[in-house]
Amino acid sequence: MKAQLRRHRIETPSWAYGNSGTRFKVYAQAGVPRTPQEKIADAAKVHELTGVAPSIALHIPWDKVDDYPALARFATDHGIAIGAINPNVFQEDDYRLGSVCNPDPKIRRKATDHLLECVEVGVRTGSTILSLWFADGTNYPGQDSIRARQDRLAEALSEVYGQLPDGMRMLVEYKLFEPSFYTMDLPDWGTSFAHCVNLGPKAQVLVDTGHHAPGTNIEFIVALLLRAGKLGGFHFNSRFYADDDLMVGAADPFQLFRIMHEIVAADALAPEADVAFMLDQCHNIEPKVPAMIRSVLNVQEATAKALLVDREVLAKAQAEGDVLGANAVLMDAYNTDVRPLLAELRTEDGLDPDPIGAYHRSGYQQKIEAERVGGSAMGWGA
Ligand code: RM4
Ligand code: MN
Ligand code: MN
Repeated sequence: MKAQLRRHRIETPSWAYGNSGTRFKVYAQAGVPRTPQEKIADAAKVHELTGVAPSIALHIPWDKVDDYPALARFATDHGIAIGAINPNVFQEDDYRLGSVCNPDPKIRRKATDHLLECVEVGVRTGSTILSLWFADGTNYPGQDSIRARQDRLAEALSEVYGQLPDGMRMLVEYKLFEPSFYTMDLPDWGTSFAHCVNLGPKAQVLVDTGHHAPGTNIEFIVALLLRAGKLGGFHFNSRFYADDDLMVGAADPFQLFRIMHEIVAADALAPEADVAFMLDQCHNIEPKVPAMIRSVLNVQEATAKALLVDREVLAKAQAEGDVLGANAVLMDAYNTDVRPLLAELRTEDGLDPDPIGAYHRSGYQQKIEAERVGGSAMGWGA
């Protein structure tokens, strides 16, 4: 079990280290990164203290630099790697009616070119994942043809798919609503799945836990995609209402456990299974680096509990139709306090058993607050 926990990998997102907020207010925090390099330094700190977060996802152009190989070397020098590359085709006036689904072919061309540029960024940073999310959709019935928009989406995805180098895969994220309110062009796992099946083996579905209708059984989707070999990865976060992007495991740690139980049951935890465990969060009011450490620990705790499920006893209870017995096996694992075990694991690996306490004692927060003055803090749109 400890060996499996040691090999578990959780990726943190560059954008979570920058300032963020709601459409009402972005609160500035002291010590926030001003450059992609400073975001990488923060992600490296999270990895140094947790031991399980060795990569950082980039968002282009928020993390645009002139020299990507140098950025990748900077990350390596700090003990981490560049993870998924996330294109941004949602923050320009041109995209008012969509990006790759826009009725205007010139705008579709521009959006697709940006996706291709991000493939290139992936090549130059050593990334193996192109992670796609589209804000495309419509607000009013009749605004555009639902079917024509699917055709345009398929065309753009297939052009980009054709340019993926060996070893790079394309993850296609879906979202129920927002920013479009009548239709999203990729609203659910089924739509992403259908496109990925048509594209081929290098295209897989990305499940963002915040992107479903309330009450959706996400672990069912996970089990189904795993069975089809189409679960590319996650964007973990917590939601109470919509796409809240709160710390994963904060709102519903039991749901996170149920998801990780499906992962473990399908033997998909190890890096070779190619399920990317990524976080997609915004820390609007809480300090960012410790919030990220908390999030990584929450995933790790849910995983440890999932690994504790006695699979033999569970299989026996299931085969015998022992409903209560089978449920009790899961609940026993979930109700186990795994924190002492994880503390022991860290101590054995030369880490502080308490990563959040270690962060506060490290002086890193004081250091970044003192050093990162002048320049402009990065955040949404920067
Ligand atoms: C979207 C989606 C994407 C993320 C953007 C910032 O709602 O979750 O994954 O990159 O937000
Ligand atoms: Mn996401
Ligand atoms: Mn989201």
